[in-house]
Amino acid sequence: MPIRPLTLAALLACALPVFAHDYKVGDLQIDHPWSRELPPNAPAGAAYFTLHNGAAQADRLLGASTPRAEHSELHNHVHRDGLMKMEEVPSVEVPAQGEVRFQPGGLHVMLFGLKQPLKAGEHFPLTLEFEKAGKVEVQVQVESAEARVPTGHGEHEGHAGGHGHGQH
Ligand SMILES: [Cu+2]
Repeated sequence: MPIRPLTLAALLACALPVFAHDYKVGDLQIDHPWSRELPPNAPAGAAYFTLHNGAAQADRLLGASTPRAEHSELHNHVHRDGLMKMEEVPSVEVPAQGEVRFQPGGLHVMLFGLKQPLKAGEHFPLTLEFEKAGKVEVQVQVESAEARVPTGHGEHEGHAGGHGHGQH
């Protein structure tokens, strides 16, 4: 029996490496999901990526979840009273023909109650849920603390008290 095109496509899909650099769901592209290596006792981590929306209509990221953490929230850093603090946001708009960057010091997916330490070189699954495009599972690559230079102040410093980087 000849191999049908669909079967062949399925075989090829399975042959791809587990970690791919970017992902697609509907008109959305999710570029390079990554997280920073943390000490073994770190209570919470964060995941970052860039969302591109090729559609003529905006979409919204509604939430994220991973089996790696007790629960996940969408967070942003806000400046208030001269301090930088983290705040939960209910959803994040991805503009039509636009992009949104999740990065240190800005938007991130907060991962509370890590079940295993985040070690450089490994990856873990993260499911993102969009209002229009639906759900997609991506693999988050854990990178060493030196791998990336933060693009501003606001290294992720844990959650308790939301301490900021005030000027003294
Ligand atoms: Cu946070």
